[in-house]
Amino acid sequence: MSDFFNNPFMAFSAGFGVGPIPLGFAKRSLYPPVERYSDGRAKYAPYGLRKVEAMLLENGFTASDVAVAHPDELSQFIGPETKVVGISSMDPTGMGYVSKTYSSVIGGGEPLNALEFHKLVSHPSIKKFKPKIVVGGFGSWQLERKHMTDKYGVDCVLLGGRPDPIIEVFKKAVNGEPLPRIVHADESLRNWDYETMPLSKHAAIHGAVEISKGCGRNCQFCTPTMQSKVDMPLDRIMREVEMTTREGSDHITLITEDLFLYGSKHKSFIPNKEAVVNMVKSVAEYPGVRSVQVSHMSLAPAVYSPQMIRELAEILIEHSWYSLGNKGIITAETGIETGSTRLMRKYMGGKMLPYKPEEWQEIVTSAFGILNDNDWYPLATLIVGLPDEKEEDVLATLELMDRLKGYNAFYVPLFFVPLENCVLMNKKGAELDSLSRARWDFFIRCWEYNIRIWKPTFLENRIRNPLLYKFINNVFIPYFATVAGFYYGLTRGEQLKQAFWTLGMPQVAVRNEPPNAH
Ligand code: B12
Ligand code: SF4
Repeated sequence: MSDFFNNPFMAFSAGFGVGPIPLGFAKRSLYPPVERYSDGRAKYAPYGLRKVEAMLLENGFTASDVAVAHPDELSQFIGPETKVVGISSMDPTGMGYVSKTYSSVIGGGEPLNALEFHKLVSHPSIKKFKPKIVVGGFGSWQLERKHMTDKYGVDCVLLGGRPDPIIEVFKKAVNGEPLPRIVHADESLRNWDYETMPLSKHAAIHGAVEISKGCGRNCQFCTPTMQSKVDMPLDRIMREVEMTTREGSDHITLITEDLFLYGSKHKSFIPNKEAVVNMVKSVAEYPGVRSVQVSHMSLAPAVYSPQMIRELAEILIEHSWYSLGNKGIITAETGIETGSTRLMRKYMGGKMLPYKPEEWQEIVTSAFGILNDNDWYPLATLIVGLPDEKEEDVLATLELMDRLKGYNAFYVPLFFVPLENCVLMNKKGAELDSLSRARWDFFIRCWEYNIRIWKPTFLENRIRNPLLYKFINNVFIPYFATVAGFYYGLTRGEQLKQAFWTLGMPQVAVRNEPPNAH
């Protein structure tokens, strides 16, 4: 429950193992607690938790019954009268993509997310007063999958986010009735009315405001696709933006699976430019909004409507949150996943609509060109180890990476994780020891690009003295990488040693000039 120094992307560091670093130090330097009001309540909280708070406040509970607090403040809020503690987590046991991938590659033990979750459910006030514990959020399924529900003393695992079942669980807990161990609060119900979802009453971390839910492109490894897409009406979005700015946040994060499809009702996923631009303009121009960040986007709409990208960029660049060099940039997460036409067709044939699977490499490169031309630098995830992935598929992804060499982006290679409720949930996840030579090459290629593009800015923002900069870049990092390479070579194998040695060497700092082909 942190804003990660106001950096949503830093939140992924919670998927890393802590290694020899003391947990308290990691917390201070990576995830300090959110601000709090004088009575100890959290000023900003995860968006999902804010929704649960609003559900309760609109259904029989009052502001004196419900408090949203940071785990550090629990002793102030849990006492003999406390009936139930609700916890929200995207990754309670470290089975998310980032956690699975990087805690097994880098080591260092359990991911921070898992360590902090364990600490939270073991809090002395919980042990002493024994309130009912309900865990929800997108990662709650992990507790059951890892058989941790009982071990952690969790009374009820809630899957999904529909209000009625959530309110019922809290009412039961307050009335002292037994809680079902698992509650399905599925949002994919065909006749569920999104209007029953209340507006948040208080601000979320990073000013999160949901603009759409679900996706519908049906990638088989993904869970939001299980929900049919719903767009929030603009007036609801603006009411949450208004509340968020009133509560002191000048940042707004637009929560969506795909910004570019806001307002689109088209079966082939053709964007509705007017609706998207109008929505983003309304949010960005709202008094008190200084910066706007978008959570996710897809690539095909950028190719379909470069004009939409241009118009959005004109607005968003004035409200940018990130920079490269000294220049503001726009960014959002997107999925490349693979360069293999075969795997695209097999597992994610809807991802590139209205285009065809065999056009995927072309779509990715064209979209990157159009985006880069408009100061838009994607954070792109790629998946290693999809079920039935063959060497030729990995080589196709490497070929795509070669084609992307000239563009600015941040690449996050991830292991395939069979998430609960996705079509591939019963398939085997990828593991470190299943990485072939080609898969390692691909992993290293992604990080080579990242270091080449982003290291100078990362260091320049932190080190002002040019001599110190040279020392860190040319001596300290290579030295550190050499030692780490020896360590990982001995403990985890030759491939990782080579990876550290390759990535640690000073590289020519290149900031790609986006090609002007578009
Ligand atoms: C925004 C976002 C982020 C942001 C959050 C920043 C911010 N300020 O909000 C950032 C970038 C930090 C992030 C990080 C991660 N994320 Co994320 N993220 C999302 C995203 C796009 C939206 C989340 C959201 O706010 N949704 C809207 C709210 C209303 O929904 P909700 O949180 O699910 O809450 C509802 C229910 O879950 C439930 N609920 C929630 N909390 C509680 C608590 C209780 C007690 C109860 C009863 C119910 C309940 O009720 C709510 C109302 O309906 C989702 C995808 C999506 N569209 O949901 C992915 C998603 C949740 N993230 C995901 C993952 C895996 C992660 C990471 C764990 C990455 C990793 N390690 O692998 C990290 C974890 C970071 C951390 N430190 O813990 C996955 C989860 C997959 C899964 N099925 O397990 C998702 C689904 C993305 C995906 N496509 O796969 N994420
Ligand atoms: S496009 Fe993204 S959000 Fe939509 S189904 Fe595919 S992976 Fe999931």
